[in-house]
Amino acid sequence: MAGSYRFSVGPWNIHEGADPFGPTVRASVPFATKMAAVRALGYESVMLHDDDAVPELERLSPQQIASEAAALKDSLANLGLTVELSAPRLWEGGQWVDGGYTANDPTVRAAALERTKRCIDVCRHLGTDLMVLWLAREGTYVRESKSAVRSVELLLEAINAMLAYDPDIRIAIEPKPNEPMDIAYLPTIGHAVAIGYRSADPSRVGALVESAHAILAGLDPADEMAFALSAGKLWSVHLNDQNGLKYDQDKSFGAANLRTAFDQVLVLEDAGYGSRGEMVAFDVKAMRTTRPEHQLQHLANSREIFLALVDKARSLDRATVASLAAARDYEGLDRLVLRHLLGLD
Ligand code: GLO
Ligand code: MG
Repeated sequence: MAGSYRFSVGPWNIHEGADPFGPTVRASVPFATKMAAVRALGYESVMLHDDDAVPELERLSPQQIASEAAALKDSLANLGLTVELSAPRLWEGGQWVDGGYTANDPTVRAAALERTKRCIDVCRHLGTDLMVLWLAREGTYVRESKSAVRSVELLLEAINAMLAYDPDIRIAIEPKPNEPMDIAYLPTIGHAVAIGYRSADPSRVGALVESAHAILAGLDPADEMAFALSAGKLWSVHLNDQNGLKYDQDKSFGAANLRTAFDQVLVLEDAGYGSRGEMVAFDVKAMRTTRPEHQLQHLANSREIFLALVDKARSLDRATVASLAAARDYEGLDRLVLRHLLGLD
């Protein structure tokens, strides 16, 4: 009996529509309103940046962080929400322009590690042992500006320091090949899994695959997921879609390529993803043209399409798939999958 899925989303997935060429076009939705709204849409869990959970945490004492995070955990629990993970937001503040863990300035590197320790504290107070590292600015605009070998060593040292700081914390690395940087140091899931194996405790370093990031790397998201799954390292996913090699679009799941979305669901379903507590998270954004009254539609759509594709995965005629594959009739297999997705069988 295949398992049922549990869904997660972040507050940044309800946003004001600013892009590099224009300001906000929708009013900010208060945090508490966002939380209630995602619960009403059937989401059971949320992803929070450290400062989503505890604003201005760098100015607070560990005790203040503990009490704010504990209060938030309680208010989310009252809504019926748990926290899937937290992530240190090491890209927004001006101090992180050159990255955090790989910044050329050693005082910035030290500050990045301190900030990450506070994020680990936030995770623990929110009741999760999972921290995500999206290494946004750990890369370069000018390749000669940093030593790439040294940067990988610095990332490894930082990960080891995190593992040493909390003996229970698990780290999921979310790779992305570019944006905001020209070139990132950990661009694919292979890089994430490899550095995890080199860490002081490989059992506590895994990965998160975002569909759009895989596509931006020219890779197939389902195969990126499969690579992590085969190593027991797929600890979360950021499902979304991406129309080719453009800016990071964070389109609704399945919006650009339904077949690619189906293949992601198929690989998750066949691997029993979710049965070990993993969440299905969507990292999706409403289009800038979206009117305020429709600004949750992408969250509803992504979940609905995911569940429809789970039905498609479960109802796929596996015996015919196997016999077409055995006969090397891949044209026939292609037709079978397309007809199935179109509801023609
Ligand atoms: C951006 C990333 C970003 C992260 C989030 C969690 O491209 O996908 O949305 O997933 O900040 O760290
Ligand atoms: Mg993401």
